[in-house]
Amino acid sequence: MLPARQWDIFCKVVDNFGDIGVCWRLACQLADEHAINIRLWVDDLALAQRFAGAGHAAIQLEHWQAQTNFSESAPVVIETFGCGLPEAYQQQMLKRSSIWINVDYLSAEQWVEGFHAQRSPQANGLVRHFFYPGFTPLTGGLLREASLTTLQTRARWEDLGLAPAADKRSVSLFCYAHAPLAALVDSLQQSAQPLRVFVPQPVAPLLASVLGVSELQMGQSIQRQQCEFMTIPFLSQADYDRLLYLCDVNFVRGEDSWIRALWAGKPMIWLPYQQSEETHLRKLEAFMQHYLALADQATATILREAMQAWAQGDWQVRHWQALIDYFPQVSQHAMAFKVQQSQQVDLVTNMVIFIENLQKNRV
Ligand code: TRH
Repeated sequence: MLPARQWDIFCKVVDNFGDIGVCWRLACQLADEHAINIRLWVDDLALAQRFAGAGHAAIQLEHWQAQTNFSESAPVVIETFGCGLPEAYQQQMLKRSSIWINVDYLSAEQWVEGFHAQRSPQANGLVRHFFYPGFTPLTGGLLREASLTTLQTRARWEDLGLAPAADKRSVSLFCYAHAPLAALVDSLQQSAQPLRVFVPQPVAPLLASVLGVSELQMGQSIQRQQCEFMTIPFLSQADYDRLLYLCDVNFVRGEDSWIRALWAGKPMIWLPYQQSEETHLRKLEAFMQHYLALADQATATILREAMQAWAQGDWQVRHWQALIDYFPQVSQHAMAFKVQQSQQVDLVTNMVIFIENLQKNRV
C-alpha cells in the first residue's frame, strides 16, 4: 500500500503550458513545504519533463495513458482542472477510501466562493471535493511558495544570462496569437523612454511576423526606434519568476503567469485565455474589479483601459504612453496589491488544512 504521505496528482494537458505549469508548482510546494511525496500522472510526459528540468527527489513523473494499469491508489488524489480520473483508478480509490479533490481553474468571479469546498457524491460511492483557487478568503487562495520572496530578492539579471540596463525600462511579453501585437509593437517603438522587451520563445514567431522578419533566433535582438526586442529561450519556472520580478512591466496570459506577475509586484497587463461567448472578458472584468478596488481613480482608469484594449484587440499608442506617464502610480499600486493579497493564506496551505479536516472528520 502507498504510504499516507504519498499523494497522486492527475494532469491532462489541454494546450499550452498552464495545466502542467500549475501542476508542477503544486507538486513542488506539497513536497517542499509539507513533506509529501508526489506521483504526477500526466498525459504529455515530454512537456512535464521540460518543466521538471533536473527533477525533484520527492516527485515521480508517470505517463498517464489510456492503457495505464493502476494497481493501487494514493490516500489523497488531486484531479486538476476537471481532467477526470480513470475508472480503473477510481475502483482502487474505493478500496482504499481515498480522498478526491478537484482543483479547478482560477477566476476572480464571485460565484467561485459559493462553489469552493463543495462536495459532489458520485454514483460509485466516492465523493469528489471542489477546490477553487481565488482571490478572497472564501476561496482556496493562490499558489505562493514560502521561498518566493527569497528568490525574488536574490534575483539578478546575470542569473538569466542578461545584462542590467539601468537606462532602459524592461518589459516581458508573453501573450496569445489573438493579442493586438502589431499595435503594441508600434506603441513600444514610439515610447517616450527607451525600452528593452523580452520575448519568450513561444511568442517569437508572432513577433517575427509583426516585425516582418522570416525568423527570430533565440537570443537575437532587434532595435526599432526606442525599443530593443530580444528573444529569450523558454525559462525554468524559477527563472521566469526572476524575470518578472526584474522587469518594470509584465505582459502575461492564461492562469499561472498571471499570478506570478501579481507576486512580482510590478505593473502587469493580463491577457485571459480566449473562450467562447466572451467568457474570458467576464473573467477579466471580475479580476479588474478586484485588482483595482483600492487604486486611485487615475491609476484604475489607466490600467482598466489598457487591459481591456489588450484583450479586445484595440490597443493604441496612448495606452502605453499612459502607463509610462503614470509609471510611479501604477508601480505603487502593483506593489500594494501584492502586499494586500499576500496577507491571505496560500492555496497549498489551504488545501492541506482542508484535507486534514476531511481526514479528521472521517475518524
Ligand atoms: O501557457 P498558458 O497560456 O496556459 C493556459 C492557461 O493556463 C489557460 O487558463 C488554460 O486553459 C490553458 O493553458 C490550457 O499560460 P500560463 O497559464 O501562464 O502558463 C504558462 C506556464 O509556463 C507558467 O507556469 C509559466 C511558465 N513559463 C516558464 O516556465 N518559462 C517561460 O519562459 C514562460 C514564458 C512561461
